[in-house]
Amino acid sequence: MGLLTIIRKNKAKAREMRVLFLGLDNAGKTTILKRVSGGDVTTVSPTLGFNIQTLVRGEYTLNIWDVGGQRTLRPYWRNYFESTDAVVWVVDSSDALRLGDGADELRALLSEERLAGATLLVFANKQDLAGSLSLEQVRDALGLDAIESHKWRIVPCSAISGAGLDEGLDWVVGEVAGRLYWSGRATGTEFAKVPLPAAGGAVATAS
Ligand code: G3D
Ligand code: MG
Repeated sequence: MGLLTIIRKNKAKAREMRVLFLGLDNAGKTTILKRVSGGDVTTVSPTLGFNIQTLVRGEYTLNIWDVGGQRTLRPYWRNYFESTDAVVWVVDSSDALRLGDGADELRALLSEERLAGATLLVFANKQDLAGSLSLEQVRDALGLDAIESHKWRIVPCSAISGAGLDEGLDWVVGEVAGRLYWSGRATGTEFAKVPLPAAGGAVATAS
């Protein structure tokens, strides 16, 4: 039995998903995670290394890696790619000046072989701020429409108000569950179909 098969079997047993939160520094990654786990979002400090957070969504346990996004830390992102089921790319929609920088980083990320099968969610964060870019503007700036290598979706959100967070995470869970646990592709047809989590927000169809 191959190593990949063993990893998939163990994951399926525990119904676990490995999710990587990435994006430029200050995008709001740590604040989103605090918000969805019920933490205090008024006391977030810059992430110098990484945080690991476990989140239970319905039947599934998400092991989330929140990795610091400062320029000096970005070369270390690749240390976290192995066995990643989904990448959540967080954008500060109020920072138009650095969107190009983010687009370059995202493009490089998507060409990584070890992320080839991963689902991509883009959170257009900080929508509560006046003057923040719209979903369409962020989508165009990142060139998302040109992505054919990954299943992707963009969801506007605010880590402060909480808007959009459930919708985005539910989509990720639905997508990854569909791929790992529903299709039977992971290990042939050994796994019985398991129900998707009851959706707090809408479980959207893929882009
Ligand atoms: P990062 O983990 O991606 O580096 P952080 O980003 O979660 O540390 O957040 C960086 C700053 O953005 C924090 O402000 C945080 O409060 C703010 N922030 C995150 N999400 C939102 C949002 O949706 N709306 C608004 N208005 N602010 C947000 P400070 O002032 O602590 O630097
Ligand atoms: Mg952080």
